[in-house]
Amino acid sequence: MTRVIGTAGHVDHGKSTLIRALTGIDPDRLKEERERGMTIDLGFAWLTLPDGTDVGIVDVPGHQDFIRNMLAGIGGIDAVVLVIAADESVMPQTREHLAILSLLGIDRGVIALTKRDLVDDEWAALVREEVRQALRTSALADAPLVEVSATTGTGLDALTGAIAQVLGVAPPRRDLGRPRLPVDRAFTMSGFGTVVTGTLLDGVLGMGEEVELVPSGKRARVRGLQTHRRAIDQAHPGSRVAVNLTGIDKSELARGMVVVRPGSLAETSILSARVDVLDTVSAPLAHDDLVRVHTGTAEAMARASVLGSAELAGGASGWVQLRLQSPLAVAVGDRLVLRRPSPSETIGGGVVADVTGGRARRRADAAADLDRRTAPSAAKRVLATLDEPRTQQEIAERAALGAAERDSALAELQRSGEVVALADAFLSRAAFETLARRAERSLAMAHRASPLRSGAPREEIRASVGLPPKRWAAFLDELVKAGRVTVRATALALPSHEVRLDPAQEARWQKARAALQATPLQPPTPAQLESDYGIDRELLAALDERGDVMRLGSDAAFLPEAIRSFAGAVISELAAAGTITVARARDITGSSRRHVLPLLGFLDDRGVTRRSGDDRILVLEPDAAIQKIARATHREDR
Ligand SMILES: Nc1nc2c(ncn2[C@@H]2O[C@H](COP(=O)(O)OP(=O)(O)O)[C@@H](O)[C@H]2O)c(=O)[nH]1
Ligand SMILES: [Mg+2]
Repeated sequence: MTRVIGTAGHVDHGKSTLIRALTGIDPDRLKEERERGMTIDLGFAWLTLPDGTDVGIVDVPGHQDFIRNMLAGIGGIDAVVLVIAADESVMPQTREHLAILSLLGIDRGVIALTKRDLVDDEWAALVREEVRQALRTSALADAPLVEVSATTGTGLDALTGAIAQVLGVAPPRRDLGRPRLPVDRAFTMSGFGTVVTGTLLDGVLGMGEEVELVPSGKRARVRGLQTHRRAIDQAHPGSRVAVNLTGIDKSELARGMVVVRPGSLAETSILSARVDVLDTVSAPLAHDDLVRVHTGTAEAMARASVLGSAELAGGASGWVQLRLQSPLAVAVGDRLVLRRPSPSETIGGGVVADVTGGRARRRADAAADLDRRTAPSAAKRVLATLDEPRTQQEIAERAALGAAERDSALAELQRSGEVVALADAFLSRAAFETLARRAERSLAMAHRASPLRSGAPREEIRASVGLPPKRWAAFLDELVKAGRVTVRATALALPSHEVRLDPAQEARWQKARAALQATPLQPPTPAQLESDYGIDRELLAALDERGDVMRLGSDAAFLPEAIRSFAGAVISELAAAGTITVARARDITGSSRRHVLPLLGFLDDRGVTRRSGDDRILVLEPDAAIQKIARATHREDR
């Protein structure tokens, strides 16, 4: 098991000295730090607890000028060692660090009352009281408090024990299968090349993997992995990692970038977060304020839009959209801290709820939407993302859930019918209904516009719904299963839709019908039907659809009973003679060559007859042949 802890506390309270006493490693690695005796940037050390747990340590600067470095280091830790010097007690950065820990959701830790050798028991008791008072409303209110002296060594074992105790009950780090390493240091090492370090999150990173740097999109490959100077093949989430990268130059790397699997995390320039404003702020967070956003190891300047209200006063919380001046690589659920550049102060912070950059038309709408999307239960969060079809991956990202949580929420929602699966995606029942109604409306409109058509082209309805082909196919299946849409050859229709002729059309048809009946096997051509009776192509198609006529090819239309009588004559002749020629078929039916050809073709197509040289022969038994033609000329069976 590997864990990471970090220090926090006011400058000069003995953080770095304590880490050196615990680990033998001097976290102040810079020459300037050693000369000034003050931590400026992050320092790193590690120790092994008696139970074998490997603990990486991030030592942060306490001076207020370097708070941004503190913020870059503190984000990924499991627990904090809050250092308070017994001689000075609680100081400004003790409080500011405490507030930052709370904004970052770091709620586990140990209080180290250092420099115990400098004070007497009475003084120590007073300071303990003050410390408890300062922590009273924080998550560390009940954290173990250990009195130590790095100089004499007293209390160091007790401190180690308290750290072990706190880490022992810390939850395991999540593994979403999508490793990301927010870079806190990038440097070159002679003989190795480029190295970045950080606390690995959300997944396992392996030797040889191709990685991407976000922002920038530059690619590189993992040539070496170390944790606490030991070479490893795989780094696990929640461990301190040094990654040796090939294919990239140090000049292309910087603190704040994130190492990810290519394509697994996008940079963003607009994000929304639920922000708690500290009650110590000198002024409210107002609309359009310029703020510095700290998240992971990164920072960026941004303009803040307070959603849903004009401003957030001290102690208030609300939705804030941040328009970043340089992109950041963040995920939903990440913590962030907002600071004011001048006067320099921590404003507040909270949890990222959206990184898609969508701008809301109304700020109040955006706030309501974000409220929904961050609703507490996993199922509610999943459901809130499904206002349009989304893949499993998109759901996990937007709802900030791991694969297991997402899958069980999805299964629950599908069981209760609140979610519908569409091919590779899922959709809320409500959103599905919206699309279904849109499809029905489009069909109704198409039927009204073309009452003579049996249905509307699929593509036209698909376009109105706006689904890509695979999801559309699944969507249509659902509608057909539910009996809301019927498929008619290549067209789609509402089940209630019937081809209907208006009275004038009906009257024209009755005249044409009389003409067709007069000479059933030498009927007028479609062209004549149009010129003499006003039966245009569309009306003829409708009549065909209704079963009143049958078009054979594009140039012939017969009454169904004419086709049946033709077939009857031909089939009995074949039953008697075995074969029939075109001329014979014409003669026995009193038709003409021009009309006989499509009629014989129809029998061939239905598998009743077959050509044999110039003649035709019967394929089926005569009775079966008659029945087949009877079926083929009745509308319901076609
Ligand atoms: N007497 C005494 N001095 C200490 C102790 N711990 C740290 N110091 C001194 O306090 C000063 C600040 O320590 P440092 O570790 O740099 O503080 P940091 O800014 O919190 O990292 C240094 O001069 C240390 O030698 C301690 O337990 N006892
Ligand atoms: Mg220090």
